[in-house]
Amino acid sequence: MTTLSSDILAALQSQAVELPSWAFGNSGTRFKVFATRGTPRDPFEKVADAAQVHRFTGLAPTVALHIPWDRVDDYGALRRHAEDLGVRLGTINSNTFQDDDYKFGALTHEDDTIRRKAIDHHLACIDVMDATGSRDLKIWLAEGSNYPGQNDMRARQDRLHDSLATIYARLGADQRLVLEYKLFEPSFYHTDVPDWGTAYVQTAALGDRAMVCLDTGHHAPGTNIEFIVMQLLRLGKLGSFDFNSRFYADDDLIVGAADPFQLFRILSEVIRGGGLNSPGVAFMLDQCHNLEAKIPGQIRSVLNVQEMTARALLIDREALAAAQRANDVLAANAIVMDAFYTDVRPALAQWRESRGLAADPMAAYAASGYQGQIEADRVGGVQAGWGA
Ligand code: PSV
Ligand code: MN
Ligand code: MN
Repeated sequence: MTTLSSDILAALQSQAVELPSWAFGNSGTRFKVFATRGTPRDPFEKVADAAQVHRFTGLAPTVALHIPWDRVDDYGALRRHAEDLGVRLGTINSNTFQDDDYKFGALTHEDDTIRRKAIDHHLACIDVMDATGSRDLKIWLAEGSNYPGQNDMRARQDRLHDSLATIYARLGADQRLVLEYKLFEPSFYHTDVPDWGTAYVQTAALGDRAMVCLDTGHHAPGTNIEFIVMQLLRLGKLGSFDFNSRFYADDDLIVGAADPFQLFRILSEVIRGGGLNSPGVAFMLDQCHNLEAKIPGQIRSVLNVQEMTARALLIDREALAAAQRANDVLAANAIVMDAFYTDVRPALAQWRESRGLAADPMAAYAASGYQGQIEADRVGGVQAGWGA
């Protein structure tokens, strides 16, 4: 069995992956949302389910909220509820993509009344952050156009800057703004924040507490995502990840499911760039479990991140640097591939046990009876879904 050095275990010890509240709600495609028994009926139940992931893995101490999907009357009460269950509330995600007023834009809109409404939504999100104790405001904008000529793309960039600057000015000293980019969808011709370059330009114009969020599903097929990771870390602008995996477009599947090697490559650049440990890059999942059970889906996801991190930590950096200096192409590549092909699962299971966690979190969750309990308890009412 491969053993993991004390340095590697120390790096893994502080690893944390934030869970998205929406992963626990029902989700689907535009064709059908399948209802699942036991699905949470409100944000309190979503947080309770997220706490189970942390209970069995020790890896997921925070839960991200999406506003207004997770609107509650008393965010202090939701915060206490989370803390009673051993987790905390994390990133607050704004939402300007489900309101008719935003059909032609929100933070970029030509009409100042609508733009002000979108800015005010973000200010309200920062009020939520103050109550929940959250550090990060994450902004993803569904803004753009479908046809050439439809909009003045440059004027929209200018309005975007003005809107973001107003939001940024309201942040507390310990709070950050993270701007997420996405190549396309829902707009098909141009998107106002389509790529890391635009997110970088917009956040650089704001200040040090504005960073970029890299969602692994938001690139063109074949994009070298680890290069972007390297560059943003080099620039000090990689704020967070939305992890998931994709086969085709923005599939939001379990991270590491479609391409574990890509996840490994991304994590090795995170390590190379010093982004693994505090105050490193925030790791978050952004996934939907349309077919599989949601809590085990999240357990599998955080374990995949941990496993690929452990493999990336196994890269012999000194030997790699020497091979690179010598332009020994095959030796350098072999060092990386040796780490990737190392099965760290038995070592991680043993390490988990040594910390009082289950060796096999998936099996321990299945045996815990929690799933049967929520399926029996959560009858009636409206189940929370993606967007509910
Ligand atoms: C957009 O596709 C996105 O990745 C953003 O992060 C949204 O907030 C999230 O998905 C909603 O699932
Ligand atoms: Mn995302
Ligand atoms: Mn997405």
